[in-house]
Amino acid sequence: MNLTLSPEHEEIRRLVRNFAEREIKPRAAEIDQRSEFPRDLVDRAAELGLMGILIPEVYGGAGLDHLAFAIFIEEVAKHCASTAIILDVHASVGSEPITLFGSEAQKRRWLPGMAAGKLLGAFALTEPEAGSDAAHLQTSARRRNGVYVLNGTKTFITNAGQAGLYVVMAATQPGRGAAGITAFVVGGENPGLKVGPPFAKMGLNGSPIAEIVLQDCQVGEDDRLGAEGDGFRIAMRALDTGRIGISAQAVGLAQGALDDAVAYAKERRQFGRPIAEQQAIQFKLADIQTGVSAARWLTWKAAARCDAGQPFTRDASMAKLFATDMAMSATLEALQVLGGYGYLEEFPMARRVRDAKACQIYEGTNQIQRIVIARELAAAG
Ligand code: COS
Repeated sequence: MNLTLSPEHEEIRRLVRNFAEREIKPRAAEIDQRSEFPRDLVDRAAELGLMGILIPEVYGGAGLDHLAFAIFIEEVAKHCASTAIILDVHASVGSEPITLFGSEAQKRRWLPGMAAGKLLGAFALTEPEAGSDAAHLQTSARRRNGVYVLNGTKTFITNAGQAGLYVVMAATQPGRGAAGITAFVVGGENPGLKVGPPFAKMGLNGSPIAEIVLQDCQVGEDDRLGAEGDGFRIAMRALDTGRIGISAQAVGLAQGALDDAVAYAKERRQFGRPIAEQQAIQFKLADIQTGVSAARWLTWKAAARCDAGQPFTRDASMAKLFATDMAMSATLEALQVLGGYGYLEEFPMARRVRDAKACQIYEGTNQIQRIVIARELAAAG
């Protein structure tokens, strides 16, 4: 068992860490305060070749593996979880379904623009009445004269309004549940696709999340991903990678909080010595460090199993469950280390707490992750 990163993974970590420290960190507070979509950072990520991190080289991507993807998202999330989720959704659920399930023509049509950062990806599964129970979505796709006509409303769509394409799940056979769902690629310019205003939310303010309405939205047969009825499996496979990304985002949030808490604890003196020398604080820092390490290993293990072609659904769910619960408690505890300063918006701790909460909810709530893990246990037994 090799527990060290390869030189290539070390290199990607160095590259992203540099980018994040020099260019993302100084922008993070204003992105949050102004609810600003960080177009400049997306463009820079594209220049660095990061927008196509998982896209094969033949389509203009970097063709790197899921471990590299996890490292990338962690390093970005350390400083700005909004930017991390924008890049994560693009790289995982927004583009990987095309890489994995698209026809040669679809790959050639969409992937080079996505790898170049010209087309941002989004993923549209959730609906107002179908969240955790994704198989019961209501959006319909009816085939008429050689085209599909999509009607329905999708909600909580990350990158809504900024995306150049949406991977949309719709029912070609309504009433058949998972078996009746088909996946489509819908271009952002499609006149049948309307984007609602971004939701005002608790955190992740730089990441626009909104409703999209599909009204007589026409797409060609060549915009269908896979066969009719494959859509649910495509969505679930996309979410397996997506959950590795959310785990990495959570690890980054917690690592960033820990780094700041340690630096503060070494500086801050009370009762005649730095608070880092006082057990009440030491115990908090030790617990956060332990949680971060455990979550990172779970995340990397899920990524490594994916890259080795092994089943990794349960691993991705375990990583997502553990890392995001850990990030919630770690960011709160790190805030406590900073005392009153942690509560001020002037410091990044409060933002991290607000951002961490989303990780326990999206790409499958942590209750859904437990269901996935338990079902696999039962299936194996
Ligand atoms: N990879 C590939 N296929 C998968 C899969 C996976 N990870 N998970 C399930 N499938 C397949 C199953 O094998 C099954 O196929 P067959 O009918 O051919 O056997 C099909 O998909 C239906 O699966 P299942 O019966 O498990 O569906 P359920 O309706 O019971 O739903 C859960 C399963 C709850 C796990 C699913 O609905 C889910 O993940 N919900 C959360 C959705 C989510 O994450 N939303 C967030 C959206 S992005 S913010």
